[in-house]
Amino acid sequence: MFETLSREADDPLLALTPLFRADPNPAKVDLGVGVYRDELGRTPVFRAVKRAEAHLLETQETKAYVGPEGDRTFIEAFWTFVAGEGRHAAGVQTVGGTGALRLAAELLRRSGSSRIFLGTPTWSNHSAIFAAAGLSVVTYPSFDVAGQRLLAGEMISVVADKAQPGDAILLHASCHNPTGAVMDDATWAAVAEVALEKGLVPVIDSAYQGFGTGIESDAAPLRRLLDRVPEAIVAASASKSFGLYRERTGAVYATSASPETRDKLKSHLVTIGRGAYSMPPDHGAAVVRTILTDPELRTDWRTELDDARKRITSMRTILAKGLSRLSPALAAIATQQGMFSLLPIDETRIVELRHRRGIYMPLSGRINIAGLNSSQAPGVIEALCAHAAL
Ligand code: PLP
Ligand code: TYF
Repeated sequence: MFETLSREADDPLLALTPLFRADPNPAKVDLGVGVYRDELGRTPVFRAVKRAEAHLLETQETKAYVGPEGDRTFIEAFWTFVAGEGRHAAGVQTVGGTGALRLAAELLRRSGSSRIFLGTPTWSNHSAIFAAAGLSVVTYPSFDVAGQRLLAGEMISVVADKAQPGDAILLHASCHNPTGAVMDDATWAAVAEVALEKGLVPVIDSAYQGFGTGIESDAAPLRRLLDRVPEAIVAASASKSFGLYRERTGAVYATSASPETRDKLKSHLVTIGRGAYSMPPDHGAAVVRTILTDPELRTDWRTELDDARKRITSMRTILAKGLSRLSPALAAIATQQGMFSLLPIDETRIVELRHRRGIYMPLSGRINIAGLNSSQAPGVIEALCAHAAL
C-alpha cells in the first residue's frame, strides 16, 4: 500500500540549511531559515533562559504530567506579554506557534467557519496548516515586491467584497514574514471595521514580538484590534522572542466577552489538543514562566531581546543604503521590521548567488536580515548588486 504514495516536496526553507552546511566556501552567508543570529552568526541560548533552566534543573521534583491545558502560570503570563493587562481569553499551551495556528484552525472549523483569507505572500506554512484542518484558503495579493509596498487599499477592498460572515482573516501581529512590511494604524483600524461589519474572525499570528520596534509597541496594534472586535484568535509563539525554537513553545488564545463562552472555548481547545498529542511539552513553557515571573530574569531577557532587535535594525540600515542603488524601492528595507525582507530577484539569480558567491536564500527571494553581520554586509551588498540586476 505505502508504495502508492508519491514523494512530498521538502520544506523549501528548512531544506536550505543542509545545503548551506555542505558548502565548503568559508565566506558563505546564510540568509535562509528565520532564526536570530548574533554578529558571530550564532543563535545563542538567551542568558535568562540558561538561568531559568539551571533553576528548573535544581528545583523540579517530578516529570509527572502537568495537565491537558499545559502550564497555567505560563498561559497567563504569556497572555499578558502578548495582550497586555486586563484582557480576557480562553488559552491553552501549544506545540509552538505552529501548534497554536493548527488549534486555531480546528477551533474555527468546530465553530462553523469554513474559510480563511490570507494575504500573499505569507509564511509558507500558513496555507498548509489551515488547509490541513479542512478550511478553504482564500488568498489575495497584499504586497508589491518590486515597489516594496503593502497593498493596503486592495487588501481591505478584497476582504470587504468577498468575505462572508463567519470567515476568518489571518493577520501578522508585527514583523511580517516574509516581507517585513509594516501595516500602519489606519490599515489596522480599517481591518477592524471590515471584521466588525462583516462578522469576520481575525486570527492574529504573533511570532516575532520584540523584533520590530519593542516588546510593547509591537503588540500595540494587536491589542487595539482585540479591544475593537468581539471575537478573535491569537496564535502566539515563544520560539523567537525567547530563543526557544526547538522546545516548541507557544499558546493559542480565543477571546469572547462572555465567561461561559470562554469556558466552552477552552474545553474545545483542550479537546483538539488531546486528539492530536494529548498534552503539550513542558520544558519551554516552564522556562518562559520562570523568566516572566522573576523580575531579574525578565529584565535580563528584555535587554538581550532589545539588543537582538537593535542589531537587526542596524543591518537593515546598512542593507537599505547599499541596495537602494539597485532600486530606490529597496530603501524601504530600512523601515521594514523584523527578521525578513523580500527581494525582487528571480530564481536563476538566486541560484547563481548561491553557487558563485555562497549566499543562501530561498527561491522566493526572502532574506533573513539577522543572517548578516557588519563584516559580511558590504560583500553581500556588492554580490547582490552584481548578480541581482533588478
Ligand atoms: N508564524 C510565523 C509567521 C512564523 O514565521 C513562524 C516561524 O516559525 C511561526 C508562526 C511558528 O513558529 P513556531 O512553530 O516555531 O513557534
Ligand atoms: O519562516 C521561517 O524561516 C521561520 C522558521 O517549516 C520556519 O518561521 C520555517 C519553516 C518551517 C518552520 C519554521
